[in-house]
Amino acid sequence: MTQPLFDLAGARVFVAGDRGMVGSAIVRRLASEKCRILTAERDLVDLRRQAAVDDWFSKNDPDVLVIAAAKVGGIHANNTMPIEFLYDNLMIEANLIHAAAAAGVRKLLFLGSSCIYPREAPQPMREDALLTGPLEPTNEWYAVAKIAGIKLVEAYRRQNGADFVSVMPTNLFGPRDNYHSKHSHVPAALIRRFHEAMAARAPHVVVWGSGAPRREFLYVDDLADACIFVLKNYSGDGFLNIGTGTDVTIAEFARLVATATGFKGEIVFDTSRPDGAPRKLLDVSKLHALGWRHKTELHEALALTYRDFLAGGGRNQAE
Ligand code: GFB
Repeated sequence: MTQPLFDLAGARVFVAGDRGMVGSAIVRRLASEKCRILTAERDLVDLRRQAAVDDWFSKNDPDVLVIAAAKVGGIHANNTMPIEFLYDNLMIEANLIHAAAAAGVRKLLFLGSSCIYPREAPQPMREDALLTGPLEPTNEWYAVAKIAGIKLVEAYRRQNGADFVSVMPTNLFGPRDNYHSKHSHVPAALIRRFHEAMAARAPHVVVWGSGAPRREFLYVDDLADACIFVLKNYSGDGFLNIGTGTDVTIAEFARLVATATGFKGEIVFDTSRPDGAPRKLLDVSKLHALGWRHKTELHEALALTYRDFLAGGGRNQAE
């Protein structure tokens, strides 16, 4: 095996956001590395406060920082909580990146999102499509915050020569997803809705929007694996997309969820709900060229996630 660019062995790795779906997947994946995993108790360290973050860094002295902490949510949450999506995310990322630089962190990985790209970006979306056109309005607050995070990482690289990198994951789902009835993303929303329809023997399930938008979905454990791969093997100036390179329509996705949950009734589309971006497919050729590919196909990932849901592994399953 070739030597990685960055050796995680013996490193003190701070995973910010370890209680979320992404952060917990990264912690699971790091368990097979010979590193020490550090986390910050959510109730004790408010990542929106620079002083609290600085204090945590001075006490814990991490070598590596993975920024998986963020205010996240689906299309409805994004559309209705612009303050949290902009303010919380700006503060969390700025405080963490700034503290990491001041504390001499040797490697930093910042996680963005595919919604940073212009609404009408050519598909599949290459990394160089950033800032080439207007954003999708339903999530521009989140996108602006994430773009600021990417730029701050770039700024520390350029001005200080820091080994800080960013990745842009596509739409994610998996264990510990948020099943909140209003705030969830489409995978968790539909898993819960189809499951409840089965339990109630309902004749149909309502899916938001027209069913026509196309989305690319990645299993969160594959995302975590990609993040560790990037930490160890990438130190370039540009950020990297992380996805599968294939997408489905929301109608097709709903049918896959119906299959995973065993629902055999009708699927009805509520076109009074927003569709959001017409398509969000990432160009993953840079990551493929480096040697990483996803392992879990969509139907398999849905079956695994549904199993986690049935076992009560999801967050806010009753809210
Ligand atoms: O997952 P989602 O909320 O996020 O919605 P986005 C994806 C698509 O699924 C949209 C449709 O076309 C929705 O209209 N959809 C159908 C549903 N039924 C449902 C449902 O019950 N709940 C939800 N939530 N959607 C988000 C951004 O955009 O993507 C975030 O708002 C983030 O900022 C995330 O970037 C990855 O893909 O539209």
